Amino acid sequence: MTKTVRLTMAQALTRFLSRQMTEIDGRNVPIFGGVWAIFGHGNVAGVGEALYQVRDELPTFRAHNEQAMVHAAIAYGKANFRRRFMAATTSIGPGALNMVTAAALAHVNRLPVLLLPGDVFANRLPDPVLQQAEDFSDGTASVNDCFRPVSRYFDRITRPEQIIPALNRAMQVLTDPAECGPVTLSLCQDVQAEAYDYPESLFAERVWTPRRLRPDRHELAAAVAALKGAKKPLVIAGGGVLYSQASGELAKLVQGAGIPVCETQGGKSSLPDDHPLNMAAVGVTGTSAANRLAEEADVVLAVGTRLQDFTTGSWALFKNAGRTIIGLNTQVFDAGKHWALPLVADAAEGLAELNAALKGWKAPTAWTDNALKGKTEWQAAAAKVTASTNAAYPSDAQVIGAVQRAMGSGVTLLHAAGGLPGELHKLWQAGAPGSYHAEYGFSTMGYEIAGGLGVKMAKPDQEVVVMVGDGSYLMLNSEIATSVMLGLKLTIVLLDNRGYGCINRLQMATGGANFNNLLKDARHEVMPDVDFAAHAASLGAVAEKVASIAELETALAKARGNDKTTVLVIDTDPLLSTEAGGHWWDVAVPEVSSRSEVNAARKAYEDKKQMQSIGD
Ligand SMILES: Cc1ncc(C[n+]2csc(CCOP(=O)(O)OP(=O)(O)O)c2C)c(N)n1
Ligand SMILES: [Mg+2]
Repeated sequence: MTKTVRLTMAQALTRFLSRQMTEIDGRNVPIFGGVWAIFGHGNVAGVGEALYQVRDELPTFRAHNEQAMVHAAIAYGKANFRRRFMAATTSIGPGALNMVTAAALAHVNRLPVLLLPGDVFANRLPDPVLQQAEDFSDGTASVNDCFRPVSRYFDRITRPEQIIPALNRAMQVLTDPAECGPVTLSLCQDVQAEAYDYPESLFAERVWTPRRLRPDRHELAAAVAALKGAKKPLVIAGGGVLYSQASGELAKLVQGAGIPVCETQGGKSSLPDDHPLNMAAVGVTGTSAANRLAEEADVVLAVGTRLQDFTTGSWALFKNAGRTIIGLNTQVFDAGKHWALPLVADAAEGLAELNAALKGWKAPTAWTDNALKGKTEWQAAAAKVTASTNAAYPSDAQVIGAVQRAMGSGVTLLHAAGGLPGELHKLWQAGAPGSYHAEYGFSTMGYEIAGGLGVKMAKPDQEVVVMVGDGSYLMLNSEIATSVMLGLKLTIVLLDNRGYGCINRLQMATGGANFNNLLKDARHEVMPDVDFAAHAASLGAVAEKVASIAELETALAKARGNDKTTVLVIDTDPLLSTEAGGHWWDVAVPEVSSRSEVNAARKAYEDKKQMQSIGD
């Protein structure tokens, strides 16, 4: 007879989560780093009571905003290279839906997070309950159906025993390198509290080991043949290199064969910035060194990348007509994009087998030497734009220079939206794998501070530096208070250019009038003058407004000694961005307009569109 234990569905869920383990550095540790929770009537009695039961093995953390707490959870998963992750639980209705944007963020970035929104009563007796949306034509619909397109696995638990197969599937998805993404288990309020005789075996400790797929023999042979025929090979390192912890294998392959490497936003820090073969950022926000090679490359080995438009310059970057792309990826969907030669495998395994098969083969030395020369030229251009200045309104690049000089490459640097991603991708000199944390798959304003908190939870001994614009800060800053409450220190550098600077620049570049982006160009009765330092201080942070780049460097050096979250505010120029490097990006310009500037921009746009490859 199966031995059973009588628990509520919610108690079974939390007990199960607390027993899932993984092995890190030879030691078994819980795979869930904890559960973020904001309670309401939809989860306080059921999941809330159940979390209390396991609070010693599976800690619960309280946040101020559901979207933000999922940002923290996702950042934790990313900082752990997807080896450990977190869960998040909410009430029904608005609390649940506040997580949808974050679910999409995890979906786009292929990051693991377990979402546990409360849902309406399965028995429907009290309908409509507070916060229930009523569908006139579908009795099974609830607002939580919004999670379906942004979850890799979605389930609604309407009977207590359904949680058993749902948890099995949830763990498969969270731990699978190819399927990895958000899992949503929508927990009907009444069912959370219903008891069932669960098999005791459900709660046995399980150790999850990351799956490392080896390449298929035929795909490997085709990839090796393509590389051996290459005169101008190039590696693009994406986030998959980091998640697979494949930096060592990547370095071995490219050093052996003399292949230059460039990095996507997600893949930056796959090799340290000062590795001679690392041409750094590629694509729309790329370095001149990387982009020049990408334009000419005949064989592009794309490792662990989704090949999003910023990487491919909207598919206009690779200009060598005969080029071949090899897609080394755990996910078939990515491996074969744009008719790439697929090499479906874990990055580390795939790189190791390519290296073994290529043994002795070398790229033409002229190609490698040309790459090294390009890197030196780029470094000189980058040094110029990041150098110190006395300007009252410095550029983002000059602020980046100050942060780099004061903090070095040993910190973990985090950013997500605005003008900073482009500047940091080009200019930040990353150190160890994972030390550059960009959320540029979904580029969600408001990820930054909460994301920093998640990184700090994953790496408590690291200095975590968050760079954020005034727009992103105003959108979502509440978890500064949580970081203070939890004693998890962040150093936050806030660049105040008084508006949505990067979108204003994009507006001008597409022929638009200055309209509704910078605060001065938005409809107003009173020109806002936000005191960010006072705001951050009110949330419990150490905060200071600095008047110059030199003051910023001094304040950053001082911040290193603080044990409390520190916010440093600096005014910047909204009109400046780094001209060097970069590539065209497809942003559709109106075909007709009464503005001559738009018509001119459209003409230029149509010319650029000619470079775009269609489906090859
Ligand atoms: C949630 C969300 N809304 C809108 C956007 C579109 N968007 C991208 S950057 C940006 C402006 C960001 O302003 P700020 O943080 O001040 O950075 P800046 O552009 O000034 O450098 C906007 C509105 C987005 N990425 N995310
Ligand atoms: Mg701004």
